[in-house]
Amino acid sequence: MNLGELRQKLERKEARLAVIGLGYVGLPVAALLAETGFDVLGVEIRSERVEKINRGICPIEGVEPGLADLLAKVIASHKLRTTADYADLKDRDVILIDVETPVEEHNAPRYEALRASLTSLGPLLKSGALVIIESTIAPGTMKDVVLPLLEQSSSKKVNVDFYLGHCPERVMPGKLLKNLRMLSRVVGGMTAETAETMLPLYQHIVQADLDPTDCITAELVKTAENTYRDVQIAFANEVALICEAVGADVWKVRELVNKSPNRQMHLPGAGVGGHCIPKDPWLLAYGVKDKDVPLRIIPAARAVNNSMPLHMVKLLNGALTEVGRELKGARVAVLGYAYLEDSSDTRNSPSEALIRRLRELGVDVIIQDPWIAEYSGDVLECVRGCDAAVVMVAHSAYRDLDLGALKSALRLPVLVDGRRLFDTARAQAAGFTYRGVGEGKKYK
Ligand code: SAJ
Repeated sequence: MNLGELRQKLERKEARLAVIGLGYVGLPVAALLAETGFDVLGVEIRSERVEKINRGICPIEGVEPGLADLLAKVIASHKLRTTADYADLKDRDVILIDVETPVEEHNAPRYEALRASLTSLGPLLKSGALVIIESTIAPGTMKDVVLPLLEQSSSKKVNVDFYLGHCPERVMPGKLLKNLRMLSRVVGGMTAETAETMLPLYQHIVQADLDPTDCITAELVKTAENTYRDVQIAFANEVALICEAVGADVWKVRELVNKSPNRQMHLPGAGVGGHCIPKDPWLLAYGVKDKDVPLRIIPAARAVNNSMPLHMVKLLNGALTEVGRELKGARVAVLGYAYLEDSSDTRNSPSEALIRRLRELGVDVIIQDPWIAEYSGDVLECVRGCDAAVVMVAHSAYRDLDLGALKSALRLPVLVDGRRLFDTARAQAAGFTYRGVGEGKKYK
């Protein structure tokens, strides 16, 4: 089958699709495509996940509006079925790959899942099939890793016997379906004709721009857009540290900076977590690892953001000292273990770094998080008898806390606020020794 024939089958929804990797990206993608009428095969190595999905039960945690109902519908209509057996891929015209692409401790990408999926797919790849990598990958990965591996495992030639593209996703926990439908997508093809052929597939589910381009551009856009965010947050954090040093309040500074045209200073805070922002800058950097490109801003931004949980230790130590309490041996309540407000997602949570450091310093740590079952005890009960409370996540439940009740529950009235949920004057009026990230002493 040539690209022209494939394009027609995509326009008519006659192409037989597959999605490899049914995680928080692959599963909603598979369900949305099945809902439009495509026959979709989901391939997932975790057999318990396969079994759960084939029963129409959504395995994705957290609140994902519409996803559970959509999945039940497309399973009931048999438009989507899932398997752990790669052999079922042999009759698939288009295969999307949505497997994890984490970075390891030396900040190099770990492509085991990607390599394994390509190695398993190769021998089964139907002639004329289109393979689209949706996972986030370092610039150059399509040319240097995906293409050679798929040619070698399939004994087929790209752009002759099969076609290759990269279409990164822009999903966010809590808005998986909405983002897949409403956010524009970069549609990278190994050839311009391949990119054009990919458009009718995505046109069935995306109500925003589809921007055809080449694979390296698609790789760069995705990694650069998240690196942009990391650098912006790092800048805000560095201004916060400056404000603390000179006795100003970064919240006021940020508000007034953003009144200047074309300024969008991000929110300083207790750190940067999640599955994208801490990882994607390293994928971008990896794309130029063997080239003479001196990267200074990207690693520096990562270092600033990674330092913020440790900065919270400094603020805590200062506040405890002020009330005559040593850090060592203190009991401290850490409020918030998720990486993001009103989320149960804990991946790369800044709280993990804080808790590890506090325990190294001999602090007895109590963790509370209303979104995480094991830490969802009553806040006031959790902080009872503690020498301080440290807010790490801007959960709505914390915003509504009664400061009087919080102070009564604590053994010492020490409140360290990593997300500036509380008004300084109000906290001090309630009798707290209060430290807000980015707020200088003279300002208090
Ligand atoms: N954070 C700050 N200051 C900010 C914004 C975020 O400290 O101004 C912290 C958050 O507390 C969190 C981390 O950074 O720990 C990441 O927050 P995030 O709002 O970027 O949320 P994510 O990790 O879910 O990022 C996703 C990304 N989406 C994709 O990769 C498809 C990112 O590109 C989006 O910009 C982001 O959602 C978003 O805008 O919500």
